[in-house]
Amino acid sequence: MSGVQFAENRGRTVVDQDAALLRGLFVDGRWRKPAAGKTRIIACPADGKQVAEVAECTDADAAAAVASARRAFDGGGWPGTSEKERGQVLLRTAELLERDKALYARAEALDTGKRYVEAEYDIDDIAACFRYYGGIAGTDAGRVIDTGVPGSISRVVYVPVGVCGLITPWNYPLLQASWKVAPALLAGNTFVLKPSELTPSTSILLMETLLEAGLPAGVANLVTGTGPDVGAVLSESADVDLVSFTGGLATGINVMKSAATTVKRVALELGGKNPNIVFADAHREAALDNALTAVFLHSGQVCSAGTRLLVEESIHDGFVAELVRRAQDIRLGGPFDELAQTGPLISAAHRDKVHAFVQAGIDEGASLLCGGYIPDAGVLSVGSYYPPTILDGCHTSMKAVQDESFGPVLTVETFSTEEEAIMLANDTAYGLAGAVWTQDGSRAQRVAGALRHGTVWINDYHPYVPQAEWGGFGKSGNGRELGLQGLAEYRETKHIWQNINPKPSHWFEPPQAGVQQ
Ligand code: TXE
Repeated sequence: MSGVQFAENRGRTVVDQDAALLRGLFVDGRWRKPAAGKTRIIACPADGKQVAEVAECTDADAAAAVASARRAFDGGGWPGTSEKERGQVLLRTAELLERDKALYARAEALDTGKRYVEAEYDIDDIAACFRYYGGIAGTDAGRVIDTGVPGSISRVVYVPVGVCGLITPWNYPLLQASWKVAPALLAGNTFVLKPSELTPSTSILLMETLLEAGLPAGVANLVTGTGPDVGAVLSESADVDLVSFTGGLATGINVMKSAATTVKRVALELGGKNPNIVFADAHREAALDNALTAVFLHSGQVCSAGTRLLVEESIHDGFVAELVRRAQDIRLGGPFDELAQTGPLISAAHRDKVHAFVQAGIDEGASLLCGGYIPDAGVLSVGSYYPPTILDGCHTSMKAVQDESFGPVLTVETFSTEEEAIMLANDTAYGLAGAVWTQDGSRAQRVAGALRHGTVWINDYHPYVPQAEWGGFGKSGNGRELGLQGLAEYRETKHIWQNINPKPSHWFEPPQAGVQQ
C-alpha cells in the first residue's frame, strides 16, 4: 500500500515507472528509488494504522539530491530568471494548493493525527505564504548609492545564496516547509528539502505541485529519511550554501556545529517556553478562553504554545480553577472524529517523553491539577494521546518551567507586580513568543516592549501573518522566517561599483623630490 498513491489520481507523468509507488527521493525533477532500496511505513498517530510507505533514503541519496540542486543552480537557469517570473511560479503554486486542498489536508491530517479541519487551515496558511512571496516579487531591486565620487555608479543588489538545505519538523510539516521554500525560490535559490521522517507526505506532494506550477527540474529536490542519515548531509556538505532548520534545540545545536566547518549560512527556529501573562484587570472570558488555546492547540505541539501561565496572584484561584474545569472538558480524537477538539501526540515515544516531563515536574514540587496520565482504555489507548495537563505552584527554578515539553502541559506561576511579571517572563533561555492580557493600554505597551521574545500578542494569542517576521531571541534560534527578513535570509547582498571615466590613480608612482606626500 502507498499512502502517497493519492498523487496518482491527478494523472500526471512525472514519475519513473519503477518508482511510481515509492516516493520520497526526488532528484532532477523525477522520483528515484533510494540507493539502499529501503522503505519506511508512515503510521497515523491517532490509531497506528499505515497511511503511507515512502523511501527511506541514505547519505548517498542525500548527496544525489544536493548534486541535482547544485547543477540546477550552477547552470544558471533558475537564478537567471527575473524575480517577477519566479513570483509567477509561486502564485501558481498557491492556486494549485487551493485546488488540491482536500488532498493535502488529508495527507497532513493522517501523517500528524491532527484534526482534518486544522489541516485545512494549515493549507490555507501555506497558500497564503506562497501568495505573499509571489506578490512581493520585483518590489525591491536594491539601492543606488550616492557615493560622492564623481564618475562613479554604485548599486547594492541582491543575488541568491545558492543551494539551500531545508530541514523541517513534524508538527506543521508543510507549513514549516513553505516558510522556507517560498522565499528560497523567490530569491532564485535551488534547494533540497528534508522533511521529518514521521510526516513526509505533504512534502512529497509539494514536489509535484511545484513542477506543475512551472518550476524547472532540479530546482526543488526532496530526500526522505532520518536526521542522522540524510539531514546531516545537508548541514555538512560543502555544496550546500545555506541550511535552514526548524526543530528541537539539541538538534539545532548539532546542525549549527556541523555547518560551521563549511561556514555556511545557518537559520534556526528552535521552539520556545512562552509566557502568557494575565493581569487581574484582563477581560476574564477572553483571557480564559485564549489561555486554553494558547497551550492546548494541536495538543501543545506548537513552538509558540503559551505553556507558561503567569497569572496575577489576586485572581489565581478562581482563574486556574475555571481553566482546569475547561481543560478537563477538551475532547481528544482522531483526524476525522467530528467531535474531537484536539488530536494525539506525534508518536508513542513522544507521548512517553511528555509523561516523564510531567512526572519530573511533580517530583520538583509542582501540583498536578488535571491530566498527567497515559490513557489505558478505550480508543485513546490505541493512539498516542495525552490529556491536557496543568501543573500549579511552579516557579522559574523548575525544569518544568524552563524546558520545552512540546505536549499539552501548562505550568502556572503567580506574580504581584508588573515588574515581577516582566522579570519572570524573561527568565528563560528561549524567547520565541509571549502574550499580555490587561485592559490597561499603557501597561500593555510597557510589558510588550519589555518582553525579550520575537512575537508579543496583546489581548490575543497565536495569530500571525506571512507579512510579519517570525523567529526568536536567545535559544529560540537565529534569523527570521516570513516577512521581508524571511526573504533576506535567502539573499546575498552585493555592492557593484562602476567607474564611468576610468583613469590611473597614480597611487604607486615613485615619489618626486620636493613634492610633499
Ligand atoms: O525533533 P528534531 P524531534 C522540539 C520539541 C521536541 C524536540 C525533539 O521540544 O520534543 O524538539 O523533537 C531532523 N542533522 N521540536 O526529535 O530531532 C529530523 O529528521 C540534521 C520543536 O522530533 O529536532 C527532522 O527532520 N537534521 C519544533 C528535524 O531535524 C536532523 C518542532 C527536526 O527533528 C538531525 C519539532 C541531524 N543530526 C520539535 N537530527 C519547533 N521548533 O517547532 C534530526 N534531524
